[in-house]
Amino acid sequence: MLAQGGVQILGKFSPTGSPSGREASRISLVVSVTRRGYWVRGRFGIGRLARAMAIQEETHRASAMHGGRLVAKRLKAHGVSKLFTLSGGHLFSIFDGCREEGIDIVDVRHEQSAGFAAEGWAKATRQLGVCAVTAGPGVTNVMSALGSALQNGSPLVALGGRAPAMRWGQGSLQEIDHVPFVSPLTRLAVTAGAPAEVSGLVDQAIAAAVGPPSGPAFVDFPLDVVFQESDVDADGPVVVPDAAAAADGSERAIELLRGAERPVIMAGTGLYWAHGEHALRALAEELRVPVFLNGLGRGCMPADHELYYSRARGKGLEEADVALVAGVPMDFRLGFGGSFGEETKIVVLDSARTDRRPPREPEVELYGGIAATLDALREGAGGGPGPDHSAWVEALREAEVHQRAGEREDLADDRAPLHPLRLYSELQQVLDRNAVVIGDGGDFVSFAGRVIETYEPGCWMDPGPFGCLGAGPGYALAAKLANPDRQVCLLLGDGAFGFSGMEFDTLVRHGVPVVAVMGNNGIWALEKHPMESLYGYSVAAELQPECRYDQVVQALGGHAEFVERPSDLKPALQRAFESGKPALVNVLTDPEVVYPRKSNLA
Ligand SMILES: Cc1ncc(C[n+]2csc(CCOP(=O)(O)OP(=O)(O)O)c2C)c(N)n1
Ligand SMILES: [Mg+2]
Repeated sequence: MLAQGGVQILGKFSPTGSPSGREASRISLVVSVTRRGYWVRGRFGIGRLARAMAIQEETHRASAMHGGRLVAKRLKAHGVSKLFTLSGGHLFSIFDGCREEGIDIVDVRHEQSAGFAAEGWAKATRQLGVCAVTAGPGVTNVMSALGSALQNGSPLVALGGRAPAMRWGQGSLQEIDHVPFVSPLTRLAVTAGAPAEVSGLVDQAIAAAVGPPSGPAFVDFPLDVVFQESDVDADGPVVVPDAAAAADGSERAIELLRGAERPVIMAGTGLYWAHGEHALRALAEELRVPVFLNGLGRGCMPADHELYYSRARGKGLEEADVALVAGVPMDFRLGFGGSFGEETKIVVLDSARTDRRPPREPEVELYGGIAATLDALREGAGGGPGPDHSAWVEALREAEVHQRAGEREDLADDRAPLHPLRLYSELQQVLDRNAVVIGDGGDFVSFAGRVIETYEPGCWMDPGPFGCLGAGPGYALAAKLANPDRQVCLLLGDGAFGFSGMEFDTLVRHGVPVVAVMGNNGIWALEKHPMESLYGYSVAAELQPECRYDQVVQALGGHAEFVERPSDLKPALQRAFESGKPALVNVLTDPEVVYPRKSNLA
C-alpha cells in the first residue's frame, strides 16, 4: 500500500543499451509516492507524468515484483511472446516487466496499428494478441481495433495505462476513465484497483478474450498501481476453455443433413477460430456437400478442392434445401439471411449463443465447440445411404466454371493504367500457395476478394464486417512476424495508405519484409462510384492522381517500385519479394473501372 508521509519506491527501471547493442547510456527512473503526490525522477525528462523533484538516489534494481512485471508474468504464462505498443510513461513498468520476461516489444507509429497488429497476430496464429497503449489518447486511438476485434471475434487483450488513482479527478495528465467508452467494444473492461489485483485481472481479461465467444478485452492500470511492488503470486496455472460438441439440437441437424438433396455448408471466421478445417473437410467429403467460405474461413478448404466453390455462391445458397451455417453470422454479407432461398432450412452452428439473434429463424441452432460438433454431425449423418448429391455438385461446378469464364477478359485486360483484375492475375503468378494476403482498401480489395485464391487457413485477412481502413499494415506486421518464412502481401488502396502509411517505418525499423501492392486510382473508388450513381456527382471522393507513395516508402527506408503498364508489373513484384525489405509496388490503376456492387451500405 502507499506510504503516507514518507517516500516509497514504487518501481524503478534501468533500461540499457542502444540499437547497436552497446551500453550507450544508463537511464534510471524512480517513481515515489509521498503525501504530497507522486514523483518521478530520472536522467531523462519525464516531467509529463508529474512534477519532477529530487529524491534519494537509487541505484539497485527492484527485487520484488512491480505491477508491470506481474502483468508480463501472466502474459508469459499464457504463451504471449509479442507486445505491440507505442510508448508512454504510464506503460514503462509493463515494458520493464516484458523485458524481464522475454516478451518482444514491437513498437509502432500509431496506437491503432498496435491494436490492429495485436488483432493481426491473433488472426495469423489463432492465439491471443496483446497490445499496450498509454493513458487517454493511447486508449482512444486503439478503439477502432477493439471494434474490429469485437466483430471478428479476434482474441485480443488491450492493456491501458491510466492516470494515477491517488490523484483521480484532480486533472492528471491524460486522465480520463476509459472503461465506460471501451466497454461497448469489449467483452470485459476493468481497472486494476491495487497491485494485488493485477495478476487476476490479466487472467480474467485473457479468459474473456479467448472465450467462447472470443473477442477483445481491456484492462487499465493506474500509474501508481502498476509501478508499485506486490508479493502476490503470479505463477498460477493457465485454464484452457472447453470446446465440447453442442449437445442440444444435433439429432435434428443430423436428420436434416441426412435427408438433404441440395445441401450446402456456409462457413466463416468462427470456423477458423475453432480450428475446424479438418472437421469441415471430413464432413463435406463424407456427405458430398458443397462448401462456401467467407471472412477468416477462407482457406479452410483449399480453393482447388472439388467441393469448394466461390463464384457459385449466389446459386448455391439460393437453391439449397438445407444450409449448415457454421461460425458465420447472418449479417450483411449473407443478406441478413436473404442470400438463402425462402425454403432453405438453416442449421446455425456457433461456438456460443450471443445477444444478436439470427435475422431469420433457423430450423436448428447448435452452440458448442464447432470442430467437435462438425465431427458429431459427420458421425451421425455419414455412413449409411443418403440422397445422391452428384447432380447438385455438378450443377454448381458448371455455374462456377461459367462465372470464371466471364472474368477472363478482365484478367487479361492490357490497358494502362491497369484494370485491377489484370493486376491480380499478375500477382497470382508470383504468390506462393501459402502466401498470406491482406486487404486494406475499397474496391481494390473487393476485386481481390473475388479472384485471389486461398489454399490454407489464415492466408486471407481482410478487415471483416467492421470494415476499418488502415488495419492492413498492423495486420501485415504481425502476420510476417508470425510467419517469417512465408510471403506476406499487403493489398493497399491509395486511400487506405493514408491511415497507416507511416507503419512502413515500423516495418523498416523492425526488419519485417512485407510486400505491399497498391492499386493507385487517385480516388476513393468505393465511395466515388456509388455516390455518382446515386446523385450524378460526387464530393470528397478525390485523391491526388498518380501520387508517388512509393517515394514515401523509399524515404522511410523501404524498397519501392512504380508501375504504369501491365507488362512491367510481374518483374517489379519479383524484385520486391527478392529485395528482402519492406516494399511498396505502387501500381497505377484505372479510376474508370467500376466495381459491380449491389449495395455498399447495408
Ligand atoms: C476508417 C474508415 N474510414 C472510411 C471508410 C469508408 N470507406 C470504405 S472504402 C473507402 C474507399 C477506399 O479507397 P481506396 O483505399 O483508395 O480503395 P479504392 O476503393 O479506391 O479501390 C472508404 C472511404 C472506412 N471503411 N473506414
Ligand atoms: Mg483508391
